[in-house]
Amino acid sequence: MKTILITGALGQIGTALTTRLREKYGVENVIATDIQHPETSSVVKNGIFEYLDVTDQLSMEQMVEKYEVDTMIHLAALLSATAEAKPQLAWELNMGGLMNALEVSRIHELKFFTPSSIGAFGPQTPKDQTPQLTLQRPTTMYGVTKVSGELLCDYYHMKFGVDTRSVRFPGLISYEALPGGGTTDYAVDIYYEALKNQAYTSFIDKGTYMDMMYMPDAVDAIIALMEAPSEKLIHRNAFNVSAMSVCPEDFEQAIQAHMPAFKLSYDVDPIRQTIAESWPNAIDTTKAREEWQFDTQYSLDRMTADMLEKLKTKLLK
Ligand code: AKB
Repeated sequence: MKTILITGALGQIGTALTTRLREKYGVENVIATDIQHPETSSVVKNGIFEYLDVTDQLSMEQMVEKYEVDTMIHLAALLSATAEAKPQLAWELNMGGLMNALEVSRIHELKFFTPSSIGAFGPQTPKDQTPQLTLQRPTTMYGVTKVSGELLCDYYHMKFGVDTRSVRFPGLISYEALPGGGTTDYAVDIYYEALKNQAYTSFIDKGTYMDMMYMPDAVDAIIALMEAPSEKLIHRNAFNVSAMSVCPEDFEQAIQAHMPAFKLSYDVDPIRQTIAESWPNAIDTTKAREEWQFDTQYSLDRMTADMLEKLKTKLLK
């Protein structure tokens, strides 16, 4: 990776990833793009930033030519709950944007990364130790676009030789940018509300297990996968990755270890609860560990200590 173009750079992953890639590969070698451009964002202030609508293939191609890009990290997409509220828009953005990004990568011979998700699984998928290769019949529009995206990336790799790579991300927890529109967002909100109000009302029900990961581990995973030798990758689109399988009560206990007065209550959102119940409890990450040495640093307790410390500083500013 020498010159990297990131789409959706102001999103939850993009904000953390842009900062790390600028540190690692040089500020002048990371082109952050998004459809928004808030002047206050560190992504906009601290390096190259361009407006880019991913449904506009010509502009995307011009951007790649202008900066002589060799790697595309395509993040722009709607998350699960928003996609369920706006399914037509989700198809247009998630699939239209991906198709444009793959076409530009084919024409300009770019290395390519886009995230898939645990949302690519469905209610018939084995719930525990969910294998890398298994039944995927998701019942959400988000899942439909993620499975289609995995297949499309495999197709571009097999048919045109595009070096496509991807992971199935679980819920990602971070303090930089808010996720917005996801089913696993409760796992981020809970830390903000713990610090602001010492209490949180969860829209996901007690005992609902989902995979999660702390953002520094997610960013490490993207870099490790992108730097792995191509011939070592048997699965590509997309690898199961996760750091923990957790439910709301697990977060409650982890936060109470730092803030004994913290209280968790429930007001379950039926739409997001149904989505959560259609996803696995815990996926098997063996193939990622074997093929490109995927690993994580953060357990729930270590993540909680770091989240509370970093968020406290952020909220005081
Ligand atoms: C969501 O909840 O939609 C995302 C995801 C797991 O892909 N965080």
